[in-house]
Parts: sequence; C-alpha cells; structure tokens
Amino acid sequence: MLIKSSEFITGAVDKKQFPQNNLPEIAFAGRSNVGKSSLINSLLNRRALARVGNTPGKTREINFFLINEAFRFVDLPGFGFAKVSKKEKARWRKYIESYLSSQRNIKAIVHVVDARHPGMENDLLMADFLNNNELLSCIVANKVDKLKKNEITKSVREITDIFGKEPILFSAVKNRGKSELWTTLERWLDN
Ligand SMILES: Nc1nc2c(ncn2[C@@H]2O[C@H](COP(=O)(O)OP(=O)(O)O)[C@@H](O)[C@H]2O)c(=O)[nH]1
Ligand SMILES: [Mg+2]
Repeated sequence: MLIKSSEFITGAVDKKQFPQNNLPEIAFAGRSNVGKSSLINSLLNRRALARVGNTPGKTREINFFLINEAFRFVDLPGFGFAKVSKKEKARWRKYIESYLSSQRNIKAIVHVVDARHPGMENDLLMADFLNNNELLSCIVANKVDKLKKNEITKSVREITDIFGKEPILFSAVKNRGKSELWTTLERWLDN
C-alpha cells in the first residue's frame, strides 16, 4: 500500500463523535500496552501519529485516522488494565463493543496480542466477541523482537491452538511483518 496521506481525525469518547460518513474502517483491538498505537504508526510510516505509551486513564478515546482520504484506521482503547476499577473496565468494554456492533462500514479487526503472552483472559474474551458477532479478524503477535527464534515458534503454535488461526508475526519497533499485514489489510479493503 502506498501511503499518500494519513491524518488524525478525532478521539471520540462517545458514539455521537464517531465520523459520520461511510468510509471503510479497519479497527485495531487488544489489551492496553500490546502496541496497537505503535503498530498503526509502523504501518503508516509515521513516528507519532497515534500516541504511544499513554497512561491508562487517558486512553479511553476511540481514535480515528484517515488514510489516503479513502479509508480509516480505528485505534480502540485497550481494556483490562489493572489500575482501573472493575466498573470502569466494564464501561470501556461496553463502549468498545458499541463501536464494533454499530452499523458502520467495519471491514475487519486486527486483534493485536503480545507474542510473549498468548491466551490471556482479555484476549480470549475479545476473540469470543469477534466470533460471536461474525466480524472478520486476524491475529497479530506483536513484540516478536523480544523473543528468541525457538520462543517465537512456541508462541506461534500456542496462538494457533488457542485462536484457531496462525498469527501474523510483528514488531512495531523493528518494523517486522508490515508487508504481510498490509497484504491482509488490502484484501479486506478490496472486498
Ligand atoms: N519491544 C517492543 N516494544 C513495543 C512494540 N510495540 C510497542 N512497544 C512498546 O510497548 C509500549 C506500549 O505501546 P503502545 O503502542 O502505546 O500500546 P497500546 O496501548 O496497545 O496502544 C510502548 O512502550 C511501546 O514502545 C514492539 O513491537 N516491540
Ligand atoms: Mg494506544
């Protein structure tokens, strides 16, 4: 994909703030800190379009980015951060689900997991939700730069077992996996 332009549109804290026109969207979901924002920056060849390493309380917005004036990336807030109360977590989750189950032109979800920690509870919940709602998705195993070769092999096996599909290996830090992921995204956007 040739990225001609990428810009931040809005950080929505309420459904009413979601962009209104019907452009195709690809959403990025996953636990806090797995690297969703870093991965978006890597895909778009940008250093700091999506904010990286935010404190949990500040990341409740759903962030919309416009790419090539043709489609949007949607950076979903990560749920399941220990520092946030149960009630607050439930509220975030409802908000994320309200986006995913809205009548928007959502092409697919990139479910980002940490290659070092396959099968964490929140990831299983997310996978269930995506399956139950018949949303297309892929699993991206990020931070593979932190693993040795044999550990990567093990991680791939576990993730494939748990989620029923092979992960795309990624490192937002080393820009690894970009072309593989773009191939998948382009296929979705073309449909
Ligand atoms: N080693 C390594 N660190 C990463 C990678 N991707 C993200 N990080 C780091 O993980 C932290 C959280 O990243 P961020 O993109 O804010 O995660 P988000 O909460 O899912 O949006 C930051 O300190 C990033 O620099 C990666 O591929 N490898
Ligand atoms: Mg983020």
